[in-house]
Amino acid sequence: MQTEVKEKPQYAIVAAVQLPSVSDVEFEASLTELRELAKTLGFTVTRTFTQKRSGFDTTAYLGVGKRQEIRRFVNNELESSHESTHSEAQDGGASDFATDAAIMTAVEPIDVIFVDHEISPSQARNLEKEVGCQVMDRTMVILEIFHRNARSRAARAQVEIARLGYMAPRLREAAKIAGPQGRQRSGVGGRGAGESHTELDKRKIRDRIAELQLEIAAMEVERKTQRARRQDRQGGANVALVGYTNAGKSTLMRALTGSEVLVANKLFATLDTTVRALYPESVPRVLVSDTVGFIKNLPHGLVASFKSTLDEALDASLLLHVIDASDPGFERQLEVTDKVLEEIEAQDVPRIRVFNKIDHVGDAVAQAEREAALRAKYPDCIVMSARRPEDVAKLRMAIIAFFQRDLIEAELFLPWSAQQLRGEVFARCEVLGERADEEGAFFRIRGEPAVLDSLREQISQVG
Ligand SMILES: Nc1nc2c(ncn2[C@@H]2O[C@H](COP(=O)(O)OP(=O)(O)OP(=O)(O)O)[C@@H](O)[C@H]2O)c(=O)[nH]1
Ligand SMILES: [Mg+2]
Repeated sequence: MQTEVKEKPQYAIVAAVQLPSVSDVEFEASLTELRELAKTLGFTVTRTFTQKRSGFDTTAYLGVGKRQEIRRFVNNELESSHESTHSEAQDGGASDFATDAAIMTAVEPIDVIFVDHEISPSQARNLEKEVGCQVMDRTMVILEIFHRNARSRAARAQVEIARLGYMAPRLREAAKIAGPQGRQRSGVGGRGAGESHTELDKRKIRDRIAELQLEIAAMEVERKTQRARRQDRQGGANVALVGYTNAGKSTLMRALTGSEVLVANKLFATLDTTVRALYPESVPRVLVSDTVGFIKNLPHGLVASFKSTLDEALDASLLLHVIDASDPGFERQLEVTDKVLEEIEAQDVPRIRVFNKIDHVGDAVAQAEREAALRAKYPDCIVMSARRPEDVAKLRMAIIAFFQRDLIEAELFLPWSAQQLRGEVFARCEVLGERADEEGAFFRIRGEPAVLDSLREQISQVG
């Protein structure tokens, strides 16, 4: 679905400050994730620079020494000790922290330095000036990925709002660096530099945001109507797949509904909510929605923007919280998702934890151990692989069982004069048995109480 644009390879480095409150494991997990994000944007990360500090440097995030080291690396200012082409193994790892080892210079021209925090506009500008290449902070990286992946009108508008919000305070800084031509870099407007233009741009941004918000509000009304219509038709059997990005939500969506949603080994492949019925169909008919993934430090603007998308999750009567059990950082990812669900006030929606990708956890012994540990800690969880049809079948049964808890068994009488409703009965309930006499048909059915009421109502009107 997604067209890959073949561009010339782009190289980048990653840099981060480790604060005293952050453990080594957590720090490394975060860096690995940032490298993944960089890869998603098409960059090859050739080196990681890290530094322990009690706080961020107010001028330029990293300390002076580290900045110089990076500058020398980026600008090839030192003789490389060997002819060595230093590049990281794809998966990164602890050895990436070779910051104090013999300094080598970049073999490939470095286009971007990624920093693992959100930094201020002036910190970014100063760092950029000193190091000599573009700086992208964590927030900007995530916004950029969302921007590239947004497909629908709603998602595009939501991402644009978040980007504009991020951009506005940075315009002045951009104007300071760039002078007349460099303005494009800010991505907004392109006329000359200078305070007044900045003010003008800022006002334009505000107007544009207001316009987009109106657009979204209109779409929201439409979406609410659709949702209400769905609920009417169908009762409340809605389940939403939620969880950290790349956990396998869309893969499960495909497996459960037979639909062709986008699956990709990329972060934030999905930005829109898709809704499909469980297939083969069940009683009650269950609608499954796939939602946007979460990530640590999701930019605030994005949480707000995607709240309407995530409302789908709020409306669901059941959440499937999908977790990538093969990711070393899965526990932290699980906490992040719990936190975001709390932020959107979905913490009280019933939830099943689905530990996915168990096939990807080492060998059979390691898989069994991981599964046992998970079951001990989360007694009601499901441990599975989306790649095993028998596991998907079990998940499907768990979903159906949840929605059947409230079903009742009853007898429904359908007079011969109301036979046109026969199809309706079969579509909306499970028919367990049928007998007939001269008056009509008697169905032994299982269904939702509300559905039963509405069927009886319809029958009394027709019959
Ligand atoms: N080994 C293995 N890989 C899986 C499994 N489930 C999903 N994947 C892979 O994980 C990657 C991400 O899957 P997606 O379904 O796109 O993940 P997602 O949660 O929808 O991700 P976002 O849309 O980015 O939030 C893809 O490469 C899938 O093929 C699984 O059970 N086992
Ligand atoms: Mg997805």
